[in-house]
Amino acid sequence: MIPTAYDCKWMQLALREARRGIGLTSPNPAVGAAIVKDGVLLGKGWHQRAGQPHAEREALADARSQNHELSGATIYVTLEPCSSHGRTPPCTDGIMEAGITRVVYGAEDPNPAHRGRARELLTAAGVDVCTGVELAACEHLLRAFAKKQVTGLPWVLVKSAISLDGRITRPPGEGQWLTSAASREQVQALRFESDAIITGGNTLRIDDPALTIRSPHFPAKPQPWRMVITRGYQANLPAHAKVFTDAYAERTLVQEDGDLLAALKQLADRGCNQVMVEAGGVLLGAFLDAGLVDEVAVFYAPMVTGGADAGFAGLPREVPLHGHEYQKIGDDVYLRALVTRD
Ligand code: AOF
Ligand code: ZN
Repeated sequence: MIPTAYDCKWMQLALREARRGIGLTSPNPAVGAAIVKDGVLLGKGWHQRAGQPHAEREALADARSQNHELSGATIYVTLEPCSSHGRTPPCTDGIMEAGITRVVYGAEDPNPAHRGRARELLTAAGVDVCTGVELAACEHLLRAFAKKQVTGLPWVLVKSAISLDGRITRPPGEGQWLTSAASREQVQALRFESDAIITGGNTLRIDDPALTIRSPHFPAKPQPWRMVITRGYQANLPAHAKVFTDAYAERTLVQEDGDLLAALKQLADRGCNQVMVEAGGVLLGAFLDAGLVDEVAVFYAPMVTGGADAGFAGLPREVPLHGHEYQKIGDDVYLRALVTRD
């Protein structure tokens, strides 16, 4: 059947459910589902963690806990329902057993174990199947899982802060923060949605970053893996660095030969769907140059840092600014600010 405006509305609800699982479900995807009959929502659910019930089963359980009669209902799922046994039984079975007569899903499952099978199976059983509803949003949500299924490598997000004079770090001795507290909270959110944080030996020596999730605004989850990539020998890394000595030190890995692909494979093997690179210009450049980056998150810090190798050459130190005004012009971030005079 052709999707209707109602289908889009319910799929958007399923998407909102799915997003509750972002950062929590690896190596599985974040998936959401909603069950609807006669325009009434009977149940909803989301996949909470790998090994736990899929979104469809959560939604079925939610509807049953309210004693709803499910025969003749429609289920909306952001991802094609699974159709063979994994850690959990196939959702196509659960859907048919419940007497659901219409299945609307967004993205096809990129997992070869399931891909395209649900449509055949369900159609053969007389269930009406409608696909591709809110496709772009469903595929966007699935992007890291999909890349890993197809290539065996995790999705690579590069995070960087850049000053107005083109520096990505403060000059030595000026403290490590370029960006505002609000941007740093956003970095916490990016760490939360990532399964590993990659940094370089130099950043470790200079900044000694913890690379952990510390904000109280997120649900509990294991700290991300931390991967230190260095071209030197492990012996050259500071043994007292936080990533080697804090409570999560057993989740720190070292790739000694600078092999980016090997580092990503190691993380994929540990179940990472998405990794974030938080490093200096050399390592960031290497990732970009190798064509290994899938997404960038850049914070333009409204600051002129100065320093010998900054973009505005010859500026010895920071130029203080105030009265910032921002505007988005095309794809650019346009800023006006006043130079602070003593
Ligand atoms: C999920 N959550 O809501 C859906 C998934 O090992 P299993 O049994 O959990 O199966 C994982 C696979 O199931 C996963 O790779 C994906 O292809 C499919 N659908 N997975 O984790 C869900 N619907
Ligand atoms: Zn399933």
